Amino acid sequence: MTLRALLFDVDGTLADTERDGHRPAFNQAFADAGLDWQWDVDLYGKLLAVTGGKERMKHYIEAFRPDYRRPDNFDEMVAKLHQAKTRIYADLAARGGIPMRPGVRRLLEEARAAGLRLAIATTTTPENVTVLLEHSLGPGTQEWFEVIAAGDVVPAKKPAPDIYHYALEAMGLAAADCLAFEDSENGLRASLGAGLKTLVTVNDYTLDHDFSGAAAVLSDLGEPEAPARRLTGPALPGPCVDVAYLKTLHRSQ
Ligand code: XBP
Ligand code: MG
Repeated sequence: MTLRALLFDVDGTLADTERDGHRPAFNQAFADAGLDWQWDVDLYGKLLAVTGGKERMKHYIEAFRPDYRRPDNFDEMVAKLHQAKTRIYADLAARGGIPMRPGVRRLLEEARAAGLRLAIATTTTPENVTVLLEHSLGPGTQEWFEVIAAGDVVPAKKPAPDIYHYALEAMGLAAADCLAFEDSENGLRASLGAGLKTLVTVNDYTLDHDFSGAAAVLSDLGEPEAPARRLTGPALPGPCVDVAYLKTLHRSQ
């Protein structure tokens, strides 16, 4: 089976967006609305168990704020807070404040040169993806991805496999033609649920997650002068993940 396409998660995989991007944007939106909800770095790590910003806010109230009395229009209020948070996050990303992770640009360029097709499969809001790509990967780079599957286009977010099914269907490809890139247990459950071989690159929030079933688990994709570390999976050919390595993972059992 030939490797034809790469499907990328965004948050935690393309860039470390959560701790210093989404989290402060949520906190700013809460403060602007006069709410005493504040998510510190540790609490946010716990809240990441639930994907999707609106879903995460509801989970926070349910699990951590038994004192909070929900107004009748709670769903509407959460939706408004989330719109405000998205504006704040997009402003931050538009200032180029969220860099791509090591090796991401290098591997994307190599993959394009090798004729691999590219797509995004994420639970975050679509405008967050396009702003991040335009300002951190570079102008016009959203065109590198033939499908950007994001947010509420599917009813069930990761760990459900729906967003991957959606992206595969839009590309007219089978899971067996592709390799997925994820950083979290919820993301891996989603990609494996769609039948995709998956390369995991970890970050501080996901180091301790259960990555059983991943084709490989690495620190990051690596740069020539900043080698990637392998946690599980086939040995790397050198300091970095390259297309030849992706083909090895795609062939693996
Ligand atoms: C990302 C998410 C998102 C972001 C926030 O998960 O769960 O909810 O944290 O973005 P994954 P929104 O990397 O598995 O896709 O507020 O736009 O949902
Ligand atoms: Mg992720």
